[in-house]
Amino acid sequence: LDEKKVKVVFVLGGPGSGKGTQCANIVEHFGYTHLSAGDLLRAEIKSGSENGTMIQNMIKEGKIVPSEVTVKLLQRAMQESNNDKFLIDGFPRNEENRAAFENVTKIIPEFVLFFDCAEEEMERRLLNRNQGREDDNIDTIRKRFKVFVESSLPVVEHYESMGKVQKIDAGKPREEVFGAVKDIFSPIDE
Ligand code: UP5
Ligand code: MG
Repeated sequence: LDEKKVKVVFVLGGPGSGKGTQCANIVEHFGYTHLSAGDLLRAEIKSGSENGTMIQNMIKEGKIVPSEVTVKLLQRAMQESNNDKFLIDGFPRNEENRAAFENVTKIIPEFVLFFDCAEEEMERRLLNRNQGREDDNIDTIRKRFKVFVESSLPVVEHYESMGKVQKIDAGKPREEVFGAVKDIFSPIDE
């Protein structure tokens, strides 16, 4: 993986803010490869890996899986892809994740796309999703919100202080949110 050629955009935002939904739109219009850290972890559980039970328990509690697991999965997915433009969705979730990714991969993100959404709206979306996710119940959702505020928002603030955050009002309807996303990606689409 040539860290000088690889372009990474971190896509961050609370649980249910619409990261996955908008990443699918970005892939379609701008040719990025979408890597959802949560999806990679859920696939790891399904594959019956030795870490599967640990990962499952952490997701059920809304806790953040240690970076050595997540960074390895992300690195492998990047290496296996033929692309050099990646949306990394839902990662880094805390300072430990952030530091480990930079140290291991030497990749510095181009910018951070931050989906800003009210908790009441995110809660409504998650309770309506009905895709059988083990963490889409009110108890786990509350834990996810708490971890997001305490551990993940500081990562956004870190990048904010470097002038690297593109903030989107994610409480609007899908099409409007994508309109704002397009305004960010269109100028850098070479
Ligand atoms: N929806 C989307 N946009 C909408 C809009 N504008 N208006 C109305 N509805 C909208 O959307 C959620 C739902 O809302 C969907 O039904 C959608 O149709 C609708 P989605 O696009 O799925 O939102 P997203 O932000 O992706 O929500 P998700 O639940 O995936 O976010 P989380 O950050 O909670 O989940 P993730 O999969 O990233 O992580 C899950 C867990 O894995 C974490 O809690 C943690 O335990 C673990 N994890 C780690 O430990 N480390 C990692 O690095 C990553 C995850
Ligand atoms: Mg998601």
